[in-house]
Amino acid sequence: MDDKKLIFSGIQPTGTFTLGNYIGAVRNWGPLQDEYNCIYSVVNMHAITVRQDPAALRKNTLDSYALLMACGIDINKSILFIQSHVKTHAELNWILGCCTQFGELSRMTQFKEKSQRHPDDINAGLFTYPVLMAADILAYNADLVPVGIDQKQHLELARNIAQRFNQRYGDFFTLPEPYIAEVGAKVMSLQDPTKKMSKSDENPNAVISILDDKDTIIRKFKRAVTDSEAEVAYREGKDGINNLMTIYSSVTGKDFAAIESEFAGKGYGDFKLAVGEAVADHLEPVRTEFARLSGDKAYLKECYTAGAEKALRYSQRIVLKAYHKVGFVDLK
Ligand code: ATP
Ligand code: LTN
Repeated sequence: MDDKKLIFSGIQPTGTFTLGNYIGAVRNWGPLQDEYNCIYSVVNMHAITVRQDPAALRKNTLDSYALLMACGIDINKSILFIQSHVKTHAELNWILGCCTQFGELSRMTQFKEKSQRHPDDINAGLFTYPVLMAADILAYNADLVPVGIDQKQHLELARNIAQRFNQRYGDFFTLPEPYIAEVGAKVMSLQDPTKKMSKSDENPNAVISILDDKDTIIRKFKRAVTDSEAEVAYREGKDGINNLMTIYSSVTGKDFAAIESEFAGKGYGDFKLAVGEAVADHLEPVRTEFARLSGDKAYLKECYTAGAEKALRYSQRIVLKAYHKVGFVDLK
């Protein structure tokens, strides 16, 4: 083992990744591979906390795996696996559930929002979702967790759960820290820039999928909701323009001052077109690589099989020690 810090993150296979998932999370995962030891997962067990069609879930899981590779995760540098293939997550989930309070889970914003959205299926899995997320992270004793800002509350809970375990059974789990991008931690809907861009939005014009073609991307940006002014400037209250500037900045690397001078004297129409083109050009290589990889099912299978073996080997050591600490009888 080297002394590099360990990163863990996961994404749900609930559909094609949005530009929000990409900018807020996934695009940062590739560059971290050189500085850290990285473990990434397609968290399909989390996905069934809302109703899924089994055939679609299977397809989305494999597509998400290929998409992560297309977004720059290199299986020779990182461990990349499918959550349900690695039994330690469910095992640790049980122990951690016994270190989590009902009240803590009741306060989770995502639980409140999702139960409002699915009032006919407020299942126990939806409620204990953050415990499984804590198990994902703690099963590897990860130091850092790169996520969008909406996951910060879940991470704080994971730290509290780890702390409670450590108090009861002696210091064992590393307390994970969130790793949140400065620009783009919350990409907003193109149709209602006060709401986050979400996979589950019913209005397709609100969301850019990272596999949308160039014409579709440009059309959606042209229709993006802005304000009645005409100046491209980052200012309080200009939510639509601020969101477009954030997106443009994160795909071009230009800062807000540079963007303001680039569009000084030009209208929103020119700016929206430029954002659309920059995003489409940025995503083009991802689309091409995804098409290549998703056609090669045998290679994908090889990758996720090897990923699962490595993840199991790594996490089993830690989870067996946790079993011992709580007083379970050792089998060997
Ligand atoms: P859903 O809308 O189905 O709940 P989601 O789009 O939030 O899903 P997740 O799989 O829950 O997707 O999230 C994957 C990662 O993307 C997380 O790290 C999350 O913080 C990040 N993320 C999601 N939406 C955004 C957004 N609009 N801006 C920035 N980051 C985001
Ligand atoms: N809850 C996260 C997905 C997720 C995750 C994780 C992220 C599940 N397990 C572990 C980081 C680390 C989400 O909805 N984005």
